[in-house]
Amino acid sequence: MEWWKDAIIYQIYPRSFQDSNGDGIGDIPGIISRLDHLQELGVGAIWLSPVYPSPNDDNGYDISDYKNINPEYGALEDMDRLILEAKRRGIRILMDLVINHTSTQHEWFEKSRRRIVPYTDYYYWAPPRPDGSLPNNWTGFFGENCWQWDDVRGEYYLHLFARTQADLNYHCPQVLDEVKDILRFWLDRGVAGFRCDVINLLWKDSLADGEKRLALTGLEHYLTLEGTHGILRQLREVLDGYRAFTVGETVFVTPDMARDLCAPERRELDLLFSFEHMETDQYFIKWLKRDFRPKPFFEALIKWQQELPWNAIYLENHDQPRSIPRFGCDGWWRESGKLLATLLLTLRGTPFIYQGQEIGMVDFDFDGVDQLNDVESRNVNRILSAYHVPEGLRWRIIARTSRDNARTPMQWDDGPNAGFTTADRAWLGVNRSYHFVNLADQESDPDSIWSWYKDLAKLRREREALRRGDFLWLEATHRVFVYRRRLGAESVTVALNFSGRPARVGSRGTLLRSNYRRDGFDGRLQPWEAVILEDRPL
Ligand code: TEU
Ligand code: CA
Repeated sequence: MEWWKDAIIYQIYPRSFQDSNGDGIGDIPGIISRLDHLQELGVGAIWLSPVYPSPNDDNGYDISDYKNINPEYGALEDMDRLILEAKRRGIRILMDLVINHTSTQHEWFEKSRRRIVPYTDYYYWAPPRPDGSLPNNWTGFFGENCWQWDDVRGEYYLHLFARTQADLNYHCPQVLDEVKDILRFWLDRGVAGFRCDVINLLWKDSLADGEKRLALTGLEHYLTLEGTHGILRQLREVLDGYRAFTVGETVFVTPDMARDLCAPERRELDLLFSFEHMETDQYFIKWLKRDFRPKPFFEALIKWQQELPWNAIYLENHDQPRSIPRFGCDGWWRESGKLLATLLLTLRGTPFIYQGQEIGMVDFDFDGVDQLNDVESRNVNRILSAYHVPEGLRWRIIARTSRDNARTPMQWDDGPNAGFTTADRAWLGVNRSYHFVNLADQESDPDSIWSWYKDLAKLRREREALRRGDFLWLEATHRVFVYRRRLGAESVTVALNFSGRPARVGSRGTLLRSNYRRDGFDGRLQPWEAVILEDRPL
């Protein structure tokens, strides 16, 4: 049985979850001490963002040793204990597999830049062009160009992400052998699978110039190519031996690509994260946000519900601003937080809850760029400064899109530093909202966002239609979203009002849940109201 079709998966960003030793940095013993929280929420698996040794230029997405644990987070024994303690609570562990690139501090890179066999071609190295310019015209994900000169080697290396994240070269067969070895290493320790970072970019077909684009020139040379499909099938052979699960982070993926990546008979990925619904509030590139409009958002969700048999459902992760200020409304914090929870837990697919989402955490309250840690935000700041964009405007752009918004420490209680650390300062600023947004308060409040998440998780367990049922949309207007989930005789309708004004919908039924106190349902929704109805048989 595919356990992951019935499970809720919870993402932990280890640096910000729970500090256990007072150094201001979250760690694995800290995670272990909070497993009961996750069990109470009803999660079936944890996706652990990277915990490997790393210089942390991109907080662990720049790995310097794939077979160890960052000493800041603990040791291998702590990881073993986490796997065991989670298992005792019926929770599986998924590791983050970051194999598009390594840190430039990885031993492979050190050897590759010195041309030591067999590491010589582990990365994409290239000389300057005859006119002295960069090897090609590609541009990278974090706003910089993607070639960096290396004095030791006397060549440039390719990096689609930060300068210290060098892309691995899968044309060199040893690289895939290394990756297979890494998979076995963790699977042998008992992890249940992997979340695969930017997995559809692995294979670069050539280093030829790309067609000029506003962002990511060169994309056609590495986006979801046949070579990547081949790599995934080879990795699957290892994974199958352990019945392991994989969810791919697949950027710019289209439904056609997604079907190829996830079709069970092709033996590549089990599941993937698509991005379309997360991009409906942006112009051209992710750093230019416009106001959120519900309709295109609903349409993107409907499209993917219809195009794929099964989706990864998410509204937040460590790369995205928080969902309440983004898709909901701060002024209706509790109502819109519950409404978004309802959407997340009633669409067809596997829901992913990002740490803090279950208590309605909101975006950071930083005052300026000097409080930022995110390598992407710091790059954008540098680039905008070079174009003389005034500081005020720069900050407005960055504050709205910075990945640090979702990376501030988890707000456990209203004690110092929100109960995250006993240190004077956490590694990243704790959001002052913790005085009124924290788990401890919400635990004792049956009406809290936390209680709502728990309740919906329970409802999902009870109603198979909410898990396995098909999806049928009934209404999707500029503010109202209504859809039905049906399995055999069991049929449930969800109606959501994405606005601060009352709304009407056509559906009726027996009221199962509402984020307002009410007895029955006559088709009228309060501001940001979410209702779940049991459809009456005709
Ligand atoms: O993110 C991939 C990615 O494409 C990001 O650029 C994403 O679009 C962006 O962060 C949104 O602002 C993955 C990881 O999730 C991210 O944390 C890493 O920084 C990145 O890969 C490189 O490993
Ligand atoms: Ca610590």
